[in-house]
Amino acid sequence: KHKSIPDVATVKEELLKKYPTKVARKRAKQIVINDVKDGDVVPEVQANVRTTPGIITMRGCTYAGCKGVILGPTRDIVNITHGPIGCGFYSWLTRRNQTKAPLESSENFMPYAFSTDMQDEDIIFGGEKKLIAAIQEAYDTFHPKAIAIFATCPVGLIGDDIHAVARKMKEKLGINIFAFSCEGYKGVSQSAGHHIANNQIFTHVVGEDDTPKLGEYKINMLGEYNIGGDAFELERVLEKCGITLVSTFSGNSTYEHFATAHQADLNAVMCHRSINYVAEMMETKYGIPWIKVNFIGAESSAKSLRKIAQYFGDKKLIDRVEEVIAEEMPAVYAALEEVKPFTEGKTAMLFVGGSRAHHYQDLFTEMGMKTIAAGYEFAHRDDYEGRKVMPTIKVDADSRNIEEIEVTPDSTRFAPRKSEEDLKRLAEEGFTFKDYEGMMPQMESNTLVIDDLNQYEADKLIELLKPDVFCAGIKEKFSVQKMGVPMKQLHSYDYGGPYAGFKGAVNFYTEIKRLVTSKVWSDLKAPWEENPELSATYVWE
Ligand code: CFN
Ligand code: HCA
Repeated sequence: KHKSIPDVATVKEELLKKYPTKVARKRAKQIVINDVKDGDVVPEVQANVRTTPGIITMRGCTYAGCKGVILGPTRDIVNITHGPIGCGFYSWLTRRNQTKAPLESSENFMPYAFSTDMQDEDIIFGGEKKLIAAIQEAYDTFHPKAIAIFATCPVGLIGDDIHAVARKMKEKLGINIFAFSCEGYKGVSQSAGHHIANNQIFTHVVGEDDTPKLGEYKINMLGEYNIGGDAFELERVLEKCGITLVSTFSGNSTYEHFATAHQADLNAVMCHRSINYVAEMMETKYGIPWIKVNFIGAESSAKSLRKIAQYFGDKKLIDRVEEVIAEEMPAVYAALEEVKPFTEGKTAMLFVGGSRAHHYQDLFTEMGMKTIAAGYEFAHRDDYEGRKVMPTIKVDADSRNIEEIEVTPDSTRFAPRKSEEDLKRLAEEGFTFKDYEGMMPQMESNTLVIDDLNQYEADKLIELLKPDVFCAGIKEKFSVQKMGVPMKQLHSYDYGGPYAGFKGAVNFYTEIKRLVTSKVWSDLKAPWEENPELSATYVWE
């Protein structure tokens, strides 16, 4: 390959050049040249701030974060979107969150898109009556255990009281009905929606069911959404280890899983960004400690299993986990041996959500590929810089108002469910609770870390740095391919997956090898590139 690659400082300058001064000044704080000094001292990056209007952001909205992301993967709650039909329709399974209902159960509502389909007259005269009718209709048709209501932008603007409707219908029908004030315009991204969802699920569902959950080592998996079947692979691995999964928030989940989640001994947090609020609340209310895990990447999966086993400290579990790792790794090594001659030394760019742009770097590292630029759509500073900062959003009880606050990490809170002796052992073994590392400490120096990347900057980055593969979402996919660069969706996985766990790692290696060795995009020329014929006549009559 003959690439002439400019240095990162020049790239940053190029990205900022076209902006008006004020916008350039703001973007300069969000486009950072990574500099990893010893340990975890990294530069500061501005994140979780409003996108300048006019910029074509990759971000989504608060409603998407609440309804689509957190509640979307739960199969037996009827999720009703109160709003115009587009919001319900476009958040309907496009995320490829999968589920597996038992054959004898008809309680899988994920194939349905429930919406009040608001019309002009509902906006003018109010939509509460229509919402009541929708809840009644859903109840009469399906008799679900629970119904959730999600507000879209117009609901907040016209002031429909969805919480009052939920309370009234809960009393009338005798099932759990609760609402989310997750109007799309709230906050600056999907992130506020996660927080609103977490608060309401915690308030209205967690702890509702005390039917004992049996198992020696009971955990919840938080922040795993079963995209492309990821949760199925993790269920397989955990079961093999003898670890009981009480609930997953929220991949392949049910109402009962959330309602019994307070019985777990440990919360394993996969996507910290979207679910840390539930982890914190469960720790405060039920004394369940949380640890950070990552099942993206074979080595990371092994490390995460070992950490769970170490927490329980039981020799039987520790040995079993080692056996499972020993059984799973040969297939991983064999796949790596096959793909590495093709992938080694290649480069990747990752711009996704709030955790995958970091987690997927592990898979690329395993393949010998370097991530030269990465960033999140909506993560906060802690997700970039690690535990030195913990900015968060405060939401009131009904999640009607949100305000930005900064809090410092509270690392002194211990797990009350552990004995003094156990805690001493863990401390001696160097075990850490809540030790999420952040994207930047793990990336090399002189790589680019860019928050809230936009269309213009994505095009420029590709033009200047010519990566071998670009990873992002559906809005980016086709423009990237048109620039001749292979593109992999890290949200929906295109048509692939699972990519989590051991089998997932093998799938990912194979897919990336296929992409980086394919010339189809760089060979492809649009007709006008080969034969420009720009002629047009406009006749004004
Ligand atoms: S599945 Fe997760 S892993 S939940 Fe979050 S921050 Fe989104 S929907 Mo798209 S793929 Fe993405 Fe993460 Fe957590 Fe997914 S990187 S943007 S809101 N995300
Ligand atoms: C969302 C969901 C999304 C969008 C993906 C994409 C997902 O944020 O609303 O832009 O391709 O993973 O489905 O992140």
